[in-house]
Amino acid sequence: MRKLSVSVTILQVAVILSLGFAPQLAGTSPTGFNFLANGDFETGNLTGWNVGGVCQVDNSTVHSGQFSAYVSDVAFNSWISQHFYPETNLCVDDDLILNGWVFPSSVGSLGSVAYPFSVIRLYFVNATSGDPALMVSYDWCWNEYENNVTTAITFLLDFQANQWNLLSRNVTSDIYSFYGNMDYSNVFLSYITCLYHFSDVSPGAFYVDELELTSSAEAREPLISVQPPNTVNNSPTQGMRFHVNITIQNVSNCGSLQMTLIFNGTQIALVGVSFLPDANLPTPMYFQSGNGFMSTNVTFGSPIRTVSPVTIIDLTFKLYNRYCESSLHIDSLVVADLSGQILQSDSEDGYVQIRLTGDLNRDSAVDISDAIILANAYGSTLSAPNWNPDADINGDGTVDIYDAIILVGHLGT
Ligand SMILES: [Ca+2]
Ligand SMILES: [Ca+2]
Ligand SMILES: [Ca+2]
Repeated sequence: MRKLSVSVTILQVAVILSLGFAPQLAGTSPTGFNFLANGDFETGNLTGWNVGGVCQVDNSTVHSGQFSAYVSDVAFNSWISQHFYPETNLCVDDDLILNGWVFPSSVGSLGSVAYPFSVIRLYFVNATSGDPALMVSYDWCWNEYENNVTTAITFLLDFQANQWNLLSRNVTSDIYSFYGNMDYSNVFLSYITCLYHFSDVSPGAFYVDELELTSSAEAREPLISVQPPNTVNNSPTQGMRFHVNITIQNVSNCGSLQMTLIFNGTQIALVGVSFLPDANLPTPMYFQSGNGFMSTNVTFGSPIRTVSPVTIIDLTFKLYNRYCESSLHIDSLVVADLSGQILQSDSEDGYVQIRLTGDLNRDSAVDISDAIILANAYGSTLSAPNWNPDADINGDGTVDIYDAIILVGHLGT
C-alpha cells in the first residue's frame, strides 16, 4: 500500500475556485448515517461538539427545525468541532460527503491584513503515525493570509452574505482533484471544525445548520483476523509445524485486545506464541494451549494505528499426525482503545486443511484402504449415488483413471 507522503508542513496551497451551488457528486447520503452528532442542533444545545471562543445555539436564524449554531466573531477564535477517531475510522477513500447550510455575515476576499476568515475544515491524520496528513478547508470569507499561506487544500465558496447557503461537497473527490486518485486508505478523518478566526474590523460571524457527514462505507470496525485465512497442505509430514498470525486492522487507537482462539486440539497442538510488533510489547500476557484453545489479554504500551492488517500474534502449531481439518475460531473478542473504552469490533476465523494427497480416509497414510474407497466410487460423477468427493482427487467432477493414477503415485506415503 502506498502511504500518503504529504504532511501539513509541506502541503502546497491549492486555491480552487468553485461555486457553492455548482453540481457536486455530493448531495445524497449513501448510507443515511450521519457521523456528526447533533448536526442539526435540535438538542437545543451544543451537545456532541467541542466549543471554543464564543459559540451558542440560536433559535432566531434557523435553516430548519428550531435551532442552529452560531459561531460568533467577538473572540479571537471561535469554533465548534467534533473528533472522529478512534470509533469511526473514516478514511479519505471511504467517499466522505459533507452537507450543510451556512448563513454568513461576511463573504468573499477581504484583503490582506487583519481580516477574519470563516471556514469549515476537515483534518486528516496518518493512521500509522498519528501525524497530521492533510486538511481540507471550505472558505466563504477569507483574507490574503488564508488564501496564500495556509497549508491546506482550500476551496473558496461563492456564498452570499446574510442568507442560507448550501454547502454540499464530496470531500473525497475534492481531495482527489488535488492529489489524484491514489491510495488514501491509511488517512483517517480526525476532526471537523466550523471556525471563525481573528476578530478585528470586519464581521465574520456565521450560523450553521443541518450539518451532515456521511460515507459510502459504513464506519469500519476494528477487524481481528486469522492470516492466512486458509492453511492448506497436501504433503504433510508427521509433527510438521505451521504458522498462523492474528492480525488487526481498521484501528486508530487500539490499546488492548482480549481473545480466545479455539482449534481442534486432538489434531494440532499450539507450541509457540509470540507477540508482535516489538514496539508494542504486551504486558501482561498469558496463554493456555491445552484442550484446543489459547486465551490472551494483551495491553499495548502505545496505541496501534493501522488500516491495513498488522500482525500482533504469531502462533506456531504442530501437527500430531499427517491430517488436520480444523477451524481457527476467534472467540470472546474484546478490543479497547487506549483509555479502555471498548470498541465495536469484528473477527474473521481461519481454517486449516492438511491431508496427504490420496489419504481418502484421513488416517495419515495412503494405502489399500484408500484405494478401495476410490474403487467404490470409480466411474461416478456428481449426481451418482456412489459419488464420493474425497475420491475425486483432482477435483474435476469425475472419479476416473486420473484420480487412480494420483492415488497410486502416493501409495505408501
Ligand atoms: Ca436545526
Ligand atoms: Ca488413508
Ligand atoms: Ca477426478
